[in-house]
Amino acid sequence: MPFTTISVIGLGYIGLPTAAVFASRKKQVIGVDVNQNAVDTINRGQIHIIEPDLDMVVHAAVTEGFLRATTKPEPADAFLIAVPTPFKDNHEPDLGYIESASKNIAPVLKKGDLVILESTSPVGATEQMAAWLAEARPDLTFPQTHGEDSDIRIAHCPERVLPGHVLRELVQNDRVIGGMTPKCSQSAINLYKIFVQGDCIVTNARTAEMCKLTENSSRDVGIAFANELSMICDKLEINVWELISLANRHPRVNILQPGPGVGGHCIAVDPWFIVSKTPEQARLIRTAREVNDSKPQWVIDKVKVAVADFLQSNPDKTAREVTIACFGLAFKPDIDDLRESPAVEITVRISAEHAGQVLVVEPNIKDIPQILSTKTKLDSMQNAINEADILVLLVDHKEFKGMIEDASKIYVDTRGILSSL
Ligand code: SAJ
Repeated sequence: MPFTTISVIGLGYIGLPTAAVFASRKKQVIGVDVNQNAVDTINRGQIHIIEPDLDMVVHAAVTEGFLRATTKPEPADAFLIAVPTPFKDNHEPDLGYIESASKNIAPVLKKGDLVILESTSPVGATEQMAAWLAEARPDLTFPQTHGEDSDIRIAHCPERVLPGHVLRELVQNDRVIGGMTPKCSQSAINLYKIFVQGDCIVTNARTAEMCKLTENSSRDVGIAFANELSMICDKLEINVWELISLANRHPRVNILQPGPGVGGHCIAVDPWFIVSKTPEQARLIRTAREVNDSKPQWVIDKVKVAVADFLQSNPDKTAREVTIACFGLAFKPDIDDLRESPAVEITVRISAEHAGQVLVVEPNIKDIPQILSTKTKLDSMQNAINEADILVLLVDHKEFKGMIEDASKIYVDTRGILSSL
């Protein structure tokens, strides 16, 4: 069945680009979000998030009349749910947004509709979503009870795009399609083929859920290995970046890069969805999370040692007279996204605990986040280099890469910027 109208529930980092790309293929797209401000912004042809080129695509989609946002779901032929799936305090997944999205779209569902869960989800979430929909609409049939004959088709198709490259990856990446039945999968393929140029590979919903969690856990474990190596090498007085580049010359070794910790809203979260379902089996995955989460504290301890070393070699000075400069706040290089950034966490702690001045350099933002605004200020790179006694390198932004080491200063280089020369 052709999809004339497509509704995307949740207009965030995944939902909005997805809605805009469907609209760019001349489909009628209804975007739904609980955030009135986001809805109003989009309806003006603007965007409330940062992603390269997305502003142009959304502007074109809205002005040409293919994309419209609203806070209240309306009937459509396909619904894509792209709402957040955070975890609770105990690292248990919080499906509250999926539950309320399901309950909101249920009244407008009709026979023949397709519902796709795109949010990164713990295993079983798609079945749970189907149960919420069935409960709200006893007049319709669903795949969990009526198999291939169901009125509503349901699938899990996890998003896998890299922030900063979303528009390209949405179109080019392969798509894992986990239908609750083969017909559900086929219907989802027909939908994605409207814009996806990559392969659409069919599996079941549970495997699709686990696939997304596995991809991000695999990266988390890889980064944890690099971070653990960095702490081992520090003890053994070995340059970890040189070590990794040497080891990576082996044809079957490919070690990732250490850093100040793992940020963003995906890799630091998703592995917990595996751990919470299978705590006894997921030992390595849990430990990787713990290793990566411990890295910011390790960096803060290194900065404290640097201050003590500086004071020892400058006995005429007090801590109040020591200037620290933190380079980078974003959660990874060359973006302005500060969410869940270990660099922010470290800078906040340093500025709270250090008696002297703390300068912050972040070329990708204009305003310092409120959490830092009382004790620090954004500074130019050159001024911070000149003023600082201790330089803490937290993000390998391209602007920082040519930084030349000054023997009179102390560096805490969490990204190997000085080693890359
Ligand atoms: N990091 C390191 N060392 C590395 C690589 C990354 O410390 O060698 C750190 C980064 O600095 C950052 C964090 O890890 O703080 C995560 O960055 P990332 O580039 O690995 O991933 P994200 O969070 O931007 O996007 C990931 C991607 N997943 C994988 O690459 C397996 C993306 O494809 C997913 O769609 C996205 O998560 C998501 O939405 O789940």
